[in-house]
Amino acid sequence: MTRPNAAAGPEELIKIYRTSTLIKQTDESIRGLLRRGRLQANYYSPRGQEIVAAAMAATLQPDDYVVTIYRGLHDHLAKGVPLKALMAEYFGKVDGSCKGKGGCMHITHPEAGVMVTTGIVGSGMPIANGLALASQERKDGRVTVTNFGDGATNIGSFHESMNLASLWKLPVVFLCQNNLFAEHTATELCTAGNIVDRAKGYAMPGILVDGNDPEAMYAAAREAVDRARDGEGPTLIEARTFRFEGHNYGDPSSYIPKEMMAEAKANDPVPKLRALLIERGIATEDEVAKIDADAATEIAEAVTFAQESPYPDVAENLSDVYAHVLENA
Ligand SMILES: Cc1ncc(C[n+]2csc(CCOP(=O)(O)OP(=O)(O)O)c2C)c(N)n1
Repeated sequence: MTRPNAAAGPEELIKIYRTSTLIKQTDESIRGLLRRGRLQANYYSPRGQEIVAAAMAATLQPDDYVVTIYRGLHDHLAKGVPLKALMAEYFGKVDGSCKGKGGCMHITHPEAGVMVTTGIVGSGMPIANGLALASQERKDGRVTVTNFGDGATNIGSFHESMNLASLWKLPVVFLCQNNLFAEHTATELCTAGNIVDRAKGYAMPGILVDGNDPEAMYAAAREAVDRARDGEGPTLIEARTFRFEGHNYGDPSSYIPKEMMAEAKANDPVPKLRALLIERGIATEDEVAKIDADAATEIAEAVTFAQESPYPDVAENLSDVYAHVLENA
């Protein structure tokens, strides 16, 4: 079945701008806190990749599931993890999404549908299949999106998961956020052929998309999500994007050619979308300025909340270690 390509309308584009602005500013705030020694954390900036997450989330229902990786701030915020719970988790405080015990690499917030954030490359995909299988069995209509980088497509679990998801027609979307580097290695030096072509080997559609183009990214996401929800099985999306920062905070990214970085920053997708909204008359300068200002206020409040939240009690070290055994299970 081919379905009409549901295009992003003005409402969706504003939503994508609001989400990507919140992500961009939160990332800048976190890096500022780290720089000033106000926060100690391992941090993996998604700066530059905002549109991928914001456009994908604009096609999802609140109860759909998302699985992501350590570079996940954009995916967490886009899916609706409350900023206060996210920030408190970064600070290791009791009001964090995992009571301060997960840290920023392991954000989990089931109420927002963020089921797991993993630091082990490629480990999220089999988990996503499990979530999707549960949805299929329960017929709850949920879709699971699993986010991963280009480097993860060379891990065995990527291939195993794609195979099983296709065979069982699981309602899952494999979203490869190809930022052109896996840690310090250019994708072209460690990946044979095009990532999107790997979909063919597992009999599923593959969509190659400019992940920094909100309209193209929305259309690709819409197609894959609708397909999964309609019971037609998984899709692999390869969203080409770029990260403006090093692999993790503190990495000077000297392995990225200066011209490449300069070109990417000149095409920063968030201000580009801002300009597009004004150019097309979708929003006025005042309206986008209000979106920017609202994000700044929300972030300042979340940072204060996180700083004032207490550290977890020592006894917390022993709680949430094992799952509760269900009576009569
Ligand atoms: C199984 C495994 N091998 C190696 C690592 C070390 N490692 C951490 S991040 C990373 C690069 C992953 O790159 P990619 O999947 O492209 O994601 P990106 O960081 O670019 O978003 C590696 C090799 C790991 N965490 N897990």
